[in-house]
Amino acid sequence: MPLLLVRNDITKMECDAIVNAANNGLRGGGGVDGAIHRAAGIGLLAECITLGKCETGKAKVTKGYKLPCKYVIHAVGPIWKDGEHGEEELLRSAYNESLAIALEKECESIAFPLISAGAYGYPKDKAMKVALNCFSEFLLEHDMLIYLVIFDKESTTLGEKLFPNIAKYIDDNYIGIKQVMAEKHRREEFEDYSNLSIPFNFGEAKSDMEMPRMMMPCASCFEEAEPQAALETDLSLEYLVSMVDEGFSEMLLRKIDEKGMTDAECYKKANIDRKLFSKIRNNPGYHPKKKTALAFAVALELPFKEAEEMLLKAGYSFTKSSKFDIIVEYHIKNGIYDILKINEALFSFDEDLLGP
Ligand code: AR6
Repeated sequence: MPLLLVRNDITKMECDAIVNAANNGLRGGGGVDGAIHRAAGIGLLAECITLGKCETGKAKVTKGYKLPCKYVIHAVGPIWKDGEHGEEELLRSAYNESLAIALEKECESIAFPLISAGAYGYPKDKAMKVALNCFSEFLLEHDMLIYLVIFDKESTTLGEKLFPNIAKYIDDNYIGIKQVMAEKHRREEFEDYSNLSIPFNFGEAKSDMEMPRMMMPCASCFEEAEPQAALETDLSLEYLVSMVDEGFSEMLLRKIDEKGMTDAECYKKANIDRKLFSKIRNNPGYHPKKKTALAFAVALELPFKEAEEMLLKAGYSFTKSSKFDIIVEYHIKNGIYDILKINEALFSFDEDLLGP
């Protein structure tokens, strides 16, 4: 898992190095700089003083003191004027210089804030793009776990700015839970559900016999114009029962073979570590989380119908009352199978990420 977006206070990140969005004087300040100095204690300032100044676009390193990291890399980003004053180049340089120091110090993990995106006024959506570009380029050549740490709720408006097409797709497809329930009640007034076959959501755990337990009708059964027709084709009870024969992990392994992939290619592409993959591989009755099942569907580049099937094996279904589902659906239907891209979008809309 080379690149993770997380919502956190960077001073809490347990990794080899954290990056500070510093100023030229390296004497502490407000924002993330202030938070890092407060948490690290006076030793950090004392060492900073020995380093002298730091130019914009450059970085210098100190120890972590009371922080749960070995190093703090102090990077100085540009002050945003209008984007015409070399801001992007300087911001890239601040990220790249920090990564070069991390390599030199043999760091295996590093956490970055959105440099320049606070007091220095760099628009957050643009700042995030620069950061992610630098990380992707770096990770093509090097192995390191990089966290981009987004503070509090600053990212919640990012989604619409960064991904207007996805925002529109959500608007067009999202059915809030109230709407789902209202529709359910409306249907119940007119239809006798006891005669209607419906798709099921399965419970979290499986019974001893590895049989999925039937739960509530899933939301998607209320959103389809023709729920019965859908069932009579491929989601009938008979079909579901026949599918019980092949569990999630069996389907996963079959698909990996069919795609001509190695196990490692698949789990790496799914942003899943080897340990979890072995667990799934060795346990035919393994019940993955929804985001894990979908991560594999994406890694295998399954068309939407097959992704639905794989999800069903894990005991879930796509629903229109979940933005998470709609965002993943959008990507699959548009042939976008890059898990980092999908996670970037999920993160920007404040949703959970695909993976373990
Ligand atoms: N953890 C993670 N991110 C944070 C935290 C935190 N604890 N606190 C703030 N951020 P800024 P800059 C985010 O202003 O724009 C200082 O005074 C914040 O929401 O800290 O590079 C320095 O001394 C924003 O997205 O840094 C300089 O004078 C990002 O970190 C000047 O500000 C950067 O915001 C540097 O300005």
